[in-house]
Amino acid sequence: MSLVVKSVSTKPYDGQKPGTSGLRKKVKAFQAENYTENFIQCILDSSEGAVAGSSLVVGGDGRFFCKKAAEIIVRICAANGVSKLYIGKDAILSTPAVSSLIRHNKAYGGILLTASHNPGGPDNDFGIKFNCENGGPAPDNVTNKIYKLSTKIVQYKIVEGLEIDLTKLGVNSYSVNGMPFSVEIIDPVADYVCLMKEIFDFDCLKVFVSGKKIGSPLKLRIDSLNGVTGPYVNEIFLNCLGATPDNVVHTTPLEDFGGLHPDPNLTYAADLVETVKNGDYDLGAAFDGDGDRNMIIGRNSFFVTPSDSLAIIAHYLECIPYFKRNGVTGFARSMPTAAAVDLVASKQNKECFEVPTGWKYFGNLMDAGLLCLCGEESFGTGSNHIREKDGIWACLAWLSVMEHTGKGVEEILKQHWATYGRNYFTRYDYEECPLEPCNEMMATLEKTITEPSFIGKEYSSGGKTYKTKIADNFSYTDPVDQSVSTKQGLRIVFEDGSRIVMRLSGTGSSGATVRLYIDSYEKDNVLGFASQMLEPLIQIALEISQLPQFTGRDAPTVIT
Ligand code: VG1
Ligand code: CO
Repeated sequence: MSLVVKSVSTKPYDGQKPGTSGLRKKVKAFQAENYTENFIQCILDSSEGAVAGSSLVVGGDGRFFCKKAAEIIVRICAANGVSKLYIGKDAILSTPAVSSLIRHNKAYGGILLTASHNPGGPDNDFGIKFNCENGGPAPDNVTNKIYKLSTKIVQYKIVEGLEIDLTKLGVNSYSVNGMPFSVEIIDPVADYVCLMKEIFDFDCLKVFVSGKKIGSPLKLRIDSLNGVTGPYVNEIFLNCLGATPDNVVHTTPLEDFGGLHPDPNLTYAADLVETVKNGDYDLGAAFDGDGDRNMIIGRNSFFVTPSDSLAIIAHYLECIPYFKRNGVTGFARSMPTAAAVDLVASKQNKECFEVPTGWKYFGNLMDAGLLCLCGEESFGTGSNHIREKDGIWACLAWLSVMEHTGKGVEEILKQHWATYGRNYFTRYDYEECPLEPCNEMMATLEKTITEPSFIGKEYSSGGKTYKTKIADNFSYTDPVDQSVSTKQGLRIVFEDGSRIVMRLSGTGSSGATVRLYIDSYEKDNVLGFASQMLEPLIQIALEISQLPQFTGRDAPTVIT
């Protein structure tokens, strides 16, 4: 029997505007009548017909509403002439895995069901993100198009009776209006694990992890925070690398992440930090809900800032077989990320790009062969093996560096600082502040810092004086397609290179989250505490921005 397509009339919803990384709202919003259907139809319509006859990859981080959304996507794709969907079993696929699957299957793109590091469950967040055929997040021109369509949508197409069993591996074939349509339910981990085996030397890492090299097994604490990485971690670390089950925790993806906030930082991965501090571990790592972020800590919870992590991987990149084989072109970081990697780039005579916040800005550079390794201060690290940041990849990269150097995390860091100097970095997040005062604060600050008289001004705090050198609202011209992205964050650069950056988050689901980033470079004084070293600049930032007055907050929610 051929299934039939039905057109359903609908009305636009306000605010279906993808942010830094997809559309993120409360689950309740996505559950509203036609809300999810509208947005999926707009994603498909943004292709202007190109999606017909092609394939898409669909999967998510296992949070509440993922399965429901996957079913809706199946019915709407069937009705819009998509010929094939690859869906992870139980609608599970990590963000890096989706990126890899799009590329390997030469799919038109992918639909990712995740709100990443935001909490999950019926009362928390859900998200939908569209990735393009290069495997990367849709660029601004595509997301703007999707948003525009969402403001005008009057109907969507759906095959109402189409049932799909997400729990069974295999191909399901249908006929829709006489045209073939198939859904393949795939093993979520197989393709990704193959890719990791091509990139890293698993034989060598196995000897290292299982202790055949150093006499005793490496002591790991890998924490999946009940997010999507659990099945990937089990396969890679336990089955492939021979780690024992006590080296991994929270590896069952849960719809509400077991109440955890699946954000791998010092605040939300506190259990990991405490355990590693009090235990006998060589390496601790945590990943976010959808598996693209990573936090790395060493023995005694020695914390590696993501900016340093990027620089260290850059320094040792060629100990990884994939890069030995393919060579290394340039590096890149997001603007608020401290410039540690720039120093490695300049030593190696490589180019280093500075892009706005959000992984979508790295894609063009990678596609053009200009970029091999990049990262963001927000616990994102990755390479041109896919077009998303990749948490497990970063952990395997660190294991490779540890194996290569024979050193522990702290020693690797200290040696790096001795060679290059240290980029102290901290980030203050003020989560869920009232929106209006924050907009006002940003507008006021922009006005202040873009007055010509602002340049050359001196600010003093804690016995230190800083003189302003550059101040602007960061704007980026893509070197590949010349597209321009404006208003990407307010930054003040001082004469000694220290920086204050402030921007509003584009991933929250309610209110405004203010991010304040501070960094400062020291050539010799490399063993200080970041909180102390950066205290004067923090005070200056709070003074110039008047943040406490505008937000009513006297302390941040999260300090990194
Ligand atoms: C945050 C981070 C940004 C990251 C983005 C998506 O965005 O700052 O660096 O790319 O999250 O990461 P914002 O706009 O809230 O600052 V994920 O793992 O949430 O997809
Ligand atoms: Co994420």
